[in-house]
Amino acid sequence: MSEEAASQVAEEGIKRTSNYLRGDLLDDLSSAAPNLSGHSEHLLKFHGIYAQDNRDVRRERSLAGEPLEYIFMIRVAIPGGQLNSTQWLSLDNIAAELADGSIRLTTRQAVQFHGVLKFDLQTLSARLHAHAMTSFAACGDVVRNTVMCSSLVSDDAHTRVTELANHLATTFKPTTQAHWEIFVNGERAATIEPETEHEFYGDTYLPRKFKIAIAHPDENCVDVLAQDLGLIPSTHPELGAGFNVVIGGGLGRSYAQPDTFARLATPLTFVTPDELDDLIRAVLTTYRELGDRTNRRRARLKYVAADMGIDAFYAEVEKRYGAALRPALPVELHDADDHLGWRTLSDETLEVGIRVGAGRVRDDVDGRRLRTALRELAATRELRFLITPQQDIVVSAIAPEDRAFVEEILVQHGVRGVEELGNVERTAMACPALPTCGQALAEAERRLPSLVDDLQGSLDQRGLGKRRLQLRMTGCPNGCARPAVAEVGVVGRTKNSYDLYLGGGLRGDRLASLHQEKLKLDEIPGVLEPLLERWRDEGREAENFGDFYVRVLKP
Ligand code: SRM
Ligand code: SF4
Repeated sequence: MSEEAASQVAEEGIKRTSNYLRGDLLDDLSSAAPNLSGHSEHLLKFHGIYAQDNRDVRRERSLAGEPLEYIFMIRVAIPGGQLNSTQWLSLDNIAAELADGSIRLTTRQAVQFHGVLKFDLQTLSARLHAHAMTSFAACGDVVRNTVMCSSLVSDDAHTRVTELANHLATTFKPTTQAHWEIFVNGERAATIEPETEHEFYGDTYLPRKFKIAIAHPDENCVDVLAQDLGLIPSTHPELGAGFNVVIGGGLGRSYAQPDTFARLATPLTFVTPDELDDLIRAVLTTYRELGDRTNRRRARLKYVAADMGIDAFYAEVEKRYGAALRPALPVELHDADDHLGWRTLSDETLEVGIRVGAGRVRDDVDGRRLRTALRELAATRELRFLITPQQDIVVSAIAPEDRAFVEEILVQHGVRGVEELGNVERTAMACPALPTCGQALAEAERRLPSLVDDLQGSLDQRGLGKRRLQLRMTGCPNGCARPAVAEVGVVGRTKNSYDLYLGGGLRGDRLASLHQEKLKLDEIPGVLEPLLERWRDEGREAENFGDFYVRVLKP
C-alpha cells in the first residue's frame, strides 16, 4: 500500500476510534502547545476548524529555526446564508476580537474567520452558539452547509422553499454531542448514554464531504450542477410542485492524480417535498456504502456515479429508497443572477445586494469601510443579511422608508453601488489561497483585484466595456471558487504560473476547457485579447463570451 493510501485508511481509523468525533481534542485543546496533534487536526475539521499556518512567514521562520506561526480557520455553517442583525453583529465582534479583523464570506454562503489562535477556539465557538450559530459540520466528511439562492430565502413569493436550507441542515447534521461538550460547555456530562449517529453516517461518517444546493427555478447562482446533490424546484404535470434532483457534481481535481476530474451533476429523479428527505437519505446511504474509503482524492460521490454509470447508480439508490424512482423532468438552466443592486420584494420591503470582493468583509480596502457600514446597519435596524454564492452580501428586509438611511450609510463609508462596478468585477470570484490555505500553489484572492482591472482594461480598449465577462480564480485545482464552470477560469499551477480555462458560463451547465497551461498572471490579458476581439467581431448579438468560445474558438 502506498504511503498516501495508508494515511487515508488511517483517517478512516481516526474517525472510527474517535468516539463520535471526540478523540483527544479536549486534552489537545487544553495543552500549552500552539498547535494540535495530527489526529486532532483531522477530527477538528468535523468541528468546522482547520489548522493552518501563516505561509507568508513560513520560509523566514523555518530559516531562522523558529516554529511556524500556527493559526486556525473557523468556518461557520450558515444554511442558505441567512443571518439576522444580532448574528451579524456577533460575527463582526468575533472578527475584531478573536480573528484577523475580517469576515470572509464563502462561495457556499458560509463565513470564515482566519488567524484565530488555538486558545481562542472554544471562546469563539461558545460565542457562535450563544447566537444560534455553529461551525460544527461546516467541514469534514458530512453533509456540508446547504446553499440556497438568496432570492428563494428573501422573497415571500417562494414560501414553499424558504425554510428548506434550514430544514436540511437540521435533518442531516450529525447527532453526536461532541462539539457541544468540547467547544461549548468544555466538559462531558457526568452520565452519558451510549451515543448513536444517523444510520447514514455511522461511526465512520461519509467517505468524504457531501454538498447540497437548492437552485432558483429561473437562475443558477448556486451552480447546481457542481453539487453532490442539487435540487431544482420544478412542477410535475401530475404531481405538482417538487424538485428535480441532480447528483454527482464536483469540481476538484488533483495534478498528482490524473484520474481525478471535474464533473457536472446528472439528473436523477423528480420528488415531491414529502419524498425529499427519504430520497436524500437513500443517496447518502448509497454513498456511504459504495464510496471509496481507500483514496480520499477519489472518494467523492461523483466518482461513484461516473465509475458505475448513472443507470447502475440509479438502481442502487432505488434499492435503498425502497420504491421506484420516477424519471427527472428535463433540466433547463438559466444565467446566474448576481443579486447586486436594489430590488423590491413581494411584500413591498426592499433589499440591496452589495459587492464584497472575494468575500472579504473588512475596512481597509481603498478607503472603503464595508465592515463598519454593515455593522452600523445591523446595529440600528432589524435586517436580514444574506450571503450569496458569489461571496457577496444582500441586506434584506429594509422598510421602504429606510432606503435613504441605508443608502446614506453605504455612501458615507465609501461602499460602491452596483452602477459604479465594472462588469468583470461584478461576477469575479477568488478563493482565499495564500497566506492561509495549506493547499495553495499560487495566489488568488490577493491578486484578483489587479487581474480584474487588467481584464476590464482589455474589454474597455476594445469597445467591449459594457459586455459581461465572468472571471474566477483559484490557487489550485481544487476549484473552491468554481473556475471549472467559469467563462474565464484561472487556476494556480505553480507559485508563479496559472492554467487558463475558457468556455464555461453563467448558466453553469458546461465545464470550461483547458486553453493554455502555465501562464504568468500578467500574460493572461495578452492571451485573451485576440479572443475578445474575435468575440466582438464575429459574435452573435448578445452572445456571451463563454458561448462564443465554445461555438467558434474552442480547438
Ligand atoms: Fe474548498 C479545501 C476554501 C468551496 C473544493 N477549501 C479547501 C480548504 C479547506 C483547504 C484545505 O483543505 O486545507 C480551503 C480553506 C482555505 C482558507 O484558508 O480559507 C477551502 N472552499 C473554500 C472556500 C472558503 C472558498 C471561497 O473562496 O469561498 C469555500 C468554502 C465553502 C463552504 O463555505 O463550505 C470553498 N471548495 C469549495 C468549492 C465550491 C463549492 O462547493 O461550491 C469546491 C468545488 C466543488 C467541489 O467540492 O468539488 C471546493 N475545497 C475543495 C477541495 C476539492 C475537493 C474534491 O474532492 O475534489 C478541497 C480539498 C480537499 O477537500 O481535500 C478544498
Ligand atoms: Fe486553497 Fe485550492 Fe481551495 Fe484555493 S482552490 S482555497 S488554493 S484548496
